[in-house]
Amino acid sequence: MTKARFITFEGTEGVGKTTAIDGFCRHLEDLGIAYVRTREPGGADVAEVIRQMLLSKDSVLHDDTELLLMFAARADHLHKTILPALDAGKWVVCDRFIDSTVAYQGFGRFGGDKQALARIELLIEQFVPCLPDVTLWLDLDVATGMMRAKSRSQADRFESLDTRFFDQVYQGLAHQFAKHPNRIRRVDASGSVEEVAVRIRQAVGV
Ligand code: T5A
Repeated sequence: MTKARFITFEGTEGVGKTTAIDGFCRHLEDLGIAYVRTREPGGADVAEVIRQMLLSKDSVLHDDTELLLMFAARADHLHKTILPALDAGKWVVCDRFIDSTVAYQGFGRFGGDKQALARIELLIEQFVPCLPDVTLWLDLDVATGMMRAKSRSQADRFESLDTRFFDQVYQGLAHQFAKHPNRIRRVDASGSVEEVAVRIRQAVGV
């Protein structure tokens, strides 16, 4: 239990990541495991400013600008939060990471275009020095997730997009799961909060 572990949560809108992470972090506390909880975009001072730009409905962004802002925020987050925590022997529990970029930008914005995906892969290779040990893909049908998200808060710049965009995002996550079967674990996100929490603990093995 001593090896620092980097765990990321992924999914389409409203699948219940925040809720699942709340439960998972309580479980880590019960086990006496030191962790840092964080999120993307965001998780460090400059990255949080970039998050505001990315999520604000007032922002008009070219798809390339959006992609590069995601990576600018990620660099700030990695160097100020993730890497120092892992170096200090803490676990890092992160709401969204690189697979969201492949899904939202690569598939949602660029429609799964091979060249666009290759560019994103290159950015990951060049600017992401540590990959997650485990990624939990909370798998839920897009419509149910969007209903859950709507019940909770006002739509941001992404949540205002149409179902077709989120169907593409879902395809992107399925693509990543097929490509990285050792890192990514698919978790059925239907059912009660407690049922999902149990599946997550089993998937991580804690
Ligand atoms: N993005 C991010 C990119 O485009 N590229 C990138 O590279 C990255 C990193 C971030 C946005 O940025 C985009 C993706 C996102 O659009 P965000 O505000 O962090 O935006 O939003 P999300 O990550 O989508 O998270 P949400 O907060 O919208 O949803 P969650 O966290 O998945 O869901 P949660 O836990 O808030 O639950 C939603 C509702 O469902 C209920 C909850 O109580 C809540 O009301 N719920 C359940 N109901 C029934 N059964 C269950 N099992 C439930 N679990 C939760």
